[in-house]
Amino acid sequence: MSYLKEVDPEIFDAILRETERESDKLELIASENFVSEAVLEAAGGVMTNKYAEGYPGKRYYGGCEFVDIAEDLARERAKQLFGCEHANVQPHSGSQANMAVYFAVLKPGDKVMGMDLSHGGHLTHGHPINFSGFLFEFHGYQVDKDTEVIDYDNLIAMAKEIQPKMIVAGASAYPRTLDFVKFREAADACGAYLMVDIAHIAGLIAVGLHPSPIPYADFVTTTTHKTLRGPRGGMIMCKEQYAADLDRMVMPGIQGGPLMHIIAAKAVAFKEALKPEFKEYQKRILENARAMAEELKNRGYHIVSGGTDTHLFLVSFLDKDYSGKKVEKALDKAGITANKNTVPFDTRKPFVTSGLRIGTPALTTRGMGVEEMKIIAGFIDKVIQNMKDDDVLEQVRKDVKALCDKFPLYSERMKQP
Ligand code: DSN
Repeated sequence: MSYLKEVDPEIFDAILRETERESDKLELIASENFVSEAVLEAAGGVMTNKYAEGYPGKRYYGGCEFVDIAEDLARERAKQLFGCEHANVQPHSGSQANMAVYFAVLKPGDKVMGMDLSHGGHLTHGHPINFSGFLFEFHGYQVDKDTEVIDYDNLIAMAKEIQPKMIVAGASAYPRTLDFVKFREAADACGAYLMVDIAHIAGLIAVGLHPSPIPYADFVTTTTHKTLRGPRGGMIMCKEQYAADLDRMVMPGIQGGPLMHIIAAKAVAFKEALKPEFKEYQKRILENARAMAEELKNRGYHIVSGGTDTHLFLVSFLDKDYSGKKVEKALDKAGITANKNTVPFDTRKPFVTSGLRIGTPALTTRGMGVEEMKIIAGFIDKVIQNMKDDDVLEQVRKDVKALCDKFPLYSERMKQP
């Protein structure tokens, strides 16, 4: 880092301050995590220099013999990790992974079913302001008003009525186990493709702590940076019968040169995920999410669907006079980073919301456990009860910093030039 300090002190300073922010605050954003130093090293390496359009052994450029090793390893490790027939590790993001699948098998105007964003879905699952919503006729399915979990009978009935060409399963704010058998039943009821977006729960699936969609889905997409704890990026898995069409749609269909440094870093992350320790890590993520949700519930908060089976949960403020936006802001002042989120049947706007989404992958990576989760639930409660009192928020910020100091994130080497 000292060379960067010399040649570009402004960027050096921004990176240093971001490192300190990550270290000194409690990261509760469910889609974030902290990669290992090995992943960081690969992501920051010379493979960023290489153009490698095409696939290993069949590239449009010379000099690809070493990046081919990285991509072959990433693909093979992904197949081993998830037990899939084919993996494409080139999507730059989850959005592009989803786009490649849609474009591979759908035509503009085709009907698709996806989960409503306000019920836990994702922008790329058909939101009107996203390409998916512009190009395809999406129909949103929702959770049941009383149970706040997906009503599979209703899903199957909708599939029969709408006759979509594809059903999209997967979510960015849904705390419960997804029933892929039921999703397959819905797809079979109307002859639709089933695509499952496992971006949030990929790490849990990799170690068997959430059922795998691989036997049921035609396509499985994911990001690599959430519970999977790899570099920021995307990936698609599918049955061999779709492999050639899918690969052509990723490149040249929607992308050019792959990010070979990121693909190398994905390979490193997959190797880490294949180790037994990764399963222990995922178990702790679940224990932590349950413990924090339970503690907040005991303190009188409504947890959507009553709890969680995954790495995340949602706190609902539907019946409160404060919004998710207000809570997010107050928590930030106290050194706690989480995001406001719509909850099912939300009455507030998406930039205001009536909920808070909380996830435990990042804090679990730091080594925090159930005891710390209970303490943090106490901090959150204190902040919410004292949102207008800056002295209380400042006291919590100090307590947060003291807790963070007990669980150092990266080595001092990373902070000091
Ligand atoms: N932005 C991600 C999340 O926070 O869940 C999804 O893409």
